[in-house]
Amino acid sequence: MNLKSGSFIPVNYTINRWAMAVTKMGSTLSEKIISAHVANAKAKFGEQIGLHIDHTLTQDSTGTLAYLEFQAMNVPKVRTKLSLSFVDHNMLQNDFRNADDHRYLQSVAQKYGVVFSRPGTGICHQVYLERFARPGYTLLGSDSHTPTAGGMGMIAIGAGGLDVAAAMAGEPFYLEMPQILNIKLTGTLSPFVSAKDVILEILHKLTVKGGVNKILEYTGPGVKTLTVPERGTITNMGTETGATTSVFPSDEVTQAFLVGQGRADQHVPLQADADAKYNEAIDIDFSKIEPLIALPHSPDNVKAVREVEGTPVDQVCIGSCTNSSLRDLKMVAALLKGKKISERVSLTISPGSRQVLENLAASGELVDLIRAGARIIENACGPCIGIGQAPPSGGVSLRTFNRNFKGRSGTKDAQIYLVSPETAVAAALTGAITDPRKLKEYPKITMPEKFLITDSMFIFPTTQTQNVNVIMGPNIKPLPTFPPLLTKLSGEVLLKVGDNISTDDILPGGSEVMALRSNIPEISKYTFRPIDAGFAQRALEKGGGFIVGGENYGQGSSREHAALAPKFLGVKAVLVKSFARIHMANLVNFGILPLTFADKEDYTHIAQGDLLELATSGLEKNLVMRNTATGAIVSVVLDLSDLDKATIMAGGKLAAIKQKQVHP
Ligand code: MIC
Ligand code: SF4
Repeated sequence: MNLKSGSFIPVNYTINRWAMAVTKMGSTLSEKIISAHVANAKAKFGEQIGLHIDHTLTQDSTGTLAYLEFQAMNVPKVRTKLSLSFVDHNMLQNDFRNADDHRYLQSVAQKYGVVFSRPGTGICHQVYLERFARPGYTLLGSDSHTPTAGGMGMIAIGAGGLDVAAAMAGEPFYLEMPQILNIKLTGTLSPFVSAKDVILEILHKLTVKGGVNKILEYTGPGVKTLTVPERGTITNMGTETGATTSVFPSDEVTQAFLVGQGRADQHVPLQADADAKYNEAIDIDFSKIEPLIALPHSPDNVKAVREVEGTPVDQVCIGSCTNSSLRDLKMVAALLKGKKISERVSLTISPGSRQVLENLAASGELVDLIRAGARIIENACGPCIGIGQAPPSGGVSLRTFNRNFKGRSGTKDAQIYLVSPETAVAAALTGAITDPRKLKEYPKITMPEKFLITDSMFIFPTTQTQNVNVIMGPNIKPLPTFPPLLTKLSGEVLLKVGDNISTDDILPGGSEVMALRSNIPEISKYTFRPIDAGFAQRALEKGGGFIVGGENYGQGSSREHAALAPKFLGVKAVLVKSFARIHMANLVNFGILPLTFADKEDYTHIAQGDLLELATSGLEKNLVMRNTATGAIVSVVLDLSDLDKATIMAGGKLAAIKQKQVHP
């Protein structure tokens, strides 16, 4: 990759710095990797750090904006060691718009030195883990499940497209140094209990906001009992706790996986020091975990499968970046072999990658899946983000996925449950929620020493880029621009919402809306549609205003559209009890003030339709808001770094970059 001297770390920097870091006693693994990548040597909790990024990844539905933003930065080539562009989310190609997005992504990748993973190669996180993840490296991805790569001993973080674009331009990624929560794993998993049950147990303990501003670092003898893809299931769904990322050590299991992937030379052993100090710790004894299930409509609504046994099931979907590895699908094939699924169930299987599919085909296990009645669908996200396979009205769907927010499946009144592949198979066979232990014989899965490897669907960049034309179809619209921040903000409370509002509530997925990801004026019409269909129209008529919300506002996806579309409609500030990390950063990047209540009780004193006024006063930490409807004064907190303040003042990160207030 193209390295601009002085602007980015030289290729060996990471490992050399890491080698220095490991000699120091008392460090966690997270601290070791982070201190090898930060400009300021000692990263202290709560302080802002600038993390040098080795690899970036984007996917199609966040990637179009990320590359439009990168192009606006006027940087001739990416300055990372490796940048990857995946097409895995929206591949239905109902009309020209989807296909045009793919063609834009392919041409822009070629122009700027990005590896392009063609549609059909697989889901970004699964493919990245197989072919590109490296112990000790940092990864920034424009997808919230980027921490999947933590299963390989990396610090892998999800972010908005604009932050990923800046990382591609060689800029550090700025974040508050998280606390490090140690999860000590002991014991061995019982038959029919797998990695998904482990992370469901953790979600049960932590809830969907218990991980915010934390890194979940795994240690203990239980680690060695898990393969890399199983570790990936756990780090993947750490995202649902709100954690910044999750990380496993890199050990002989990691080495075996890398050898199997033909990448033995990329193995580096990495672990925390024995006397490492953590901010918090929890113990998970594998032998005490039983098959678990997340009930509608939240990933932390966890119960034992046996407690909800007998509920009739209409659909079972196996796949997604959480549970689509070769290990998982081999298990599914072994459990289904020689059996037939229930007549009342539609079973879909979406392999995580072309590599997984090819290995299943070569071993004959694909036949076991087909004969049992599975509908094999494309190696992509598919039903996970509502791209096809919506359940029937009021239907019950068991999915091996990571999110079950209301409506995300495409059917508003569907009941979505999250389960392991083992529990999914039990339901597919019986037609009802069933404890998988009733299937009696737990098959032993052996992973190939060498995987069949398919790299033919990657297009690697060449040096001949001067004649590459970036092709933009008519649905790809220019990025909107916004003026600098005003000294006084006033307007109506356009919407008041409760706790745990997800980005799926703010700007839904599904093929209809996701075809508009490169067209902000059009996509903005869908803002808050699942909650309030009249929102977009009202916001425009009122000339913008405020949003008021509860705890963990903006949980879920990294999609920056959930900030950019409200901004386009005139939203000036969002006032809530607390924010999810990525969404708060996206609000800053698009110049929307992220405010929290100084006293959470004040939430009850503001109603939708009230008129609010706020003097922005140099963006100080403690500000006062006036509710002109009631005359009440509400103290609010604006907890921003100096860099964030400069960004907001300028009217957003792109404007700030253009004004050269912030880099690059
Ligand atoms: C998701 O699982 O919600 C997505 C779709 O992968 C998003 C990204 C997007 O909205 O494009 C995510 O998790 O970041
Ligand atoms: Fe794709 Fe679902 Fe994973 Fe998001 S959570 S990356 S939509 S598979």
